[in-house]
Amino acid sequence: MSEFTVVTYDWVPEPPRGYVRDVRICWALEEAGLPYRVETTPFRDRGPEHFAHQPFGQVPWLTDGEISVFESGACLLYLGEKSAKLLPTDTKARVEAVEWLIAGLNSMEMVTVPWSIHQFSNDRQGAAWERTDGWLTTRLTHLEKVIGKRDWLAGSFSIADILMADLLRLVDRFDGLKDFPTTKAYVARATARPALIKARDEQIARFKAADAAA
Ligand SMILES: N[C@@H](CCC(=O)N[C@@H](CS)C(=O)NCC(=O)O)C(=O)O
Repeated sequence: MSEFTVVTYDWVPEPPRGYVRDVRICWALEEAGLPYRVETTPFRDRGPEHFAHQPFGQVPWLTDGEISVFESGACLLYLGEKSAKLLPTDTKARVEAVEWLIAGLNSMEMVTVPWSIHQFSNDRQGAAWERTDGWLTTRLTHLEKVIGKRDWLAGSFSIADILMADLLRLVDRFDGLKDFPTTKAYVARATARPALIKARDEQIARFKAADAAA
């Protein structure tokens, strides 16, 4: 039996709590019923051991025995190989799930991250904000049509939905889905899943415990 370990920071400031990307990995492990533990690495003092696993000094990474995987998308694909609950075995559905996972990472998150940085910084004026907000609106307008035709991106729930719903729930946090009711309902459907609730609440509890220990 594999011994999965998800590595995240030992502490983060309040604003990103509940949204640090280890949630994606823990959510997938919970969905699949695969046993795992969470370990931490210092947030403030990122040493060579950290960079040996994650070359940008970020989190998360996932280990499975001798194997170490960084990038949340790569971790999800790795886990997809371990469970049909995460990645369908049928070729057509599998390709669709991989397409949507990469669309989430490469076509959506490249917009949602700068948009969220504007939100976190309370910087919602000027040309840069207008451009980023318009860019997100365009992407969401297209996504809204796709999501209107299906419950989950690849037919059944998969790692594509974990990735997409996770990045969209950050947009939803700042009310960025208010003009996109179908997408908003999709995020609500995904985030009502017990596996996400457990992964997110445990992350928040871990960081809170680190406050108390400091
Ligand atoms: N593309 C990476 C992004 C990882 C990432 O941005 N991690 C954040 C936490 S959610 C982080 O480590 N931020 C601190 C930093 O970038 O220094 C992935 O999906 O794993």
